[in-house]
Amino acid sequence: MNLSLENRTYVIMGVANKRSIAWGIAQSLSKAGARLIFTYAGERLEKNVRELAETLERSDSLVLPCDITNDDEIKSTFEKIKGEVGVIHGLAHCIAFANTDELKGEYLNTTRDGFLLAHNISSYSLTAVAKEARGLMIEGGSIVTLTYLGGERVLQNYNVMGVAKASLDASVKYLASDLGKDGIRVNAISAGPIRTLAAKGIGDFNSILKQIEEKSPLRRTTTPEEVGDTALFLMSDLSRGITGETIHVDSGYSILG
Ligand code: KAL
Repeated sequence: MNLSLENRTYVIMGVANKRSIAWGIAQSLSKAGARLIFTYAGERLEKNVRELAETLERSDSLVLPCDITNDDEIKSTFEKIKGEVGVIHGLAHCIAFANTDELKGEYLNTTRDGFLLAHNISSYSLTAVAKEARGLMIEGGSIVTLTYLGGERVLQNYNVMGVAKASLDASVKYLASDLGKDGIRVNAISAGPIRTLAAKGIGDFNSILKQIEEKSPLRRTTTPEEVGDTALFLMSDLSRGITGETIHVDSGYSILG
């Protein structure tokens, strides 16, 4: 048993640019020899993802559109993947969204539409893609999603996204229970705050990062590479006994009261 992902194929959903956690995961899996298939949401991001994929050692990456709010599109994306590679060995789900104006002030003001939107994109999408990916993981597999501490406890401004992450965390457990008999593991990585495109425009992000630097056991913020290497472990056979779990990759911040 080792960390090698030679002769294996993984789907990475949610690369936006080179700062994306999904890109950190892609690089770690690629270095371990994996073949990668990227999906992106919206034409705006296609060029970024294609350019990044071209920088990888292997030149056989695929880049496909997939709007995870559309069941037909998810189905056809996985049909395309099946046609191209036949079998996949894992999937990284790195997708979340909530309306910016609901990521400040009181959670109480969340609208029904904003609540449903955040849950649809950030939580249900994992279940929707797991359902289609299952049929391609005929040799067993590993599904990894990204969560955040704000789903476990109240963090200022995280609001509806925290409620959506709590839903995602519960989904990880129920999916792990369903898919275990097929040799498919489902786990989450709870990453510390990282300056990504999704985090851009969030007020006070600097002071959040500063607090992590000052207070976390490791006295530094989390990098996409650290998350990527934990994803590599979760995708590899070294983690074969782990499912339904959340691993915090956050410099130890979550142990603090
Ligand atoms: C407590 C923290 C402070 C910030 C509060 C909320 C952060 C929510 C994350 C969520 C994914 C952000 C958005 O959905 C932003 C969106 O409204 C606008 N941005 C975009 O549309 C960009 C262009 C695209 C790329 O973004 C998305 N999401 O598609 C949480 C911090 C400390 C940690 C973070 C950032 C956690 C997390 O969940 O990302």
